[in-house]
Amino acid sequence: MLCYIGIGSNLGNRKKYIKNAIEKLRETKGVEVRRVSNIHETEPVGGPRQGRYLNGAIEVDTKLEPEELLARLQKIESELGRERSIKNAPRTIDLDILLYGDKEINEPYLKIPHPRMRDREFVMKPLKEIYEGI
Ligand code: PH2
Ligand code: MG
Ligand code: MG
Repeated sequence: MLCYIGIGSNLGNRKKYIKNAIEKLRETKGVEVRRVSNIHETEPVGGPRQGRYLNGAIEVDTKLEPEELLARLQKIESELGRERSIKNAPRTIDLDILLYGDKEINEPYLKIPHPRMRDREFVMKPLKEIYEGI
């Protein structure tokens, strides 16, 4: 299944966290990374005062079910030092499933398409780059 993942970081060595997260995705069985957008520096949207983000998007072809992919992304986040506190808190790494084929999921723990993606320039710009072939 073709799936799009949003990636973001605004704590510590942001470039390195993004690079490592993509590396871990590439090493994941059942996940083939096909395309990675440019990585953009963006102003934080929502949440407390915090530093700028690096954001991008990734196209993967995956055999994993959405729940399995979510679990894998959460594992990568925790391996890269992600700590969960308040909503929209600064983070070393954030990996969000944006689209999973044309599947719609509306569970408390997983909503696909990502409910806020269309309003977020930091998501739509890298997605467009992938669609339009950078
Ligand atoms: N993620 C958020 C909240 N705000 N702002 C930017 N610029 N980039 C993000 O990735 C981001 C955000 C919650 O996930
Ligand atoms: Mg997010
Ligand atoms: Mg997230």
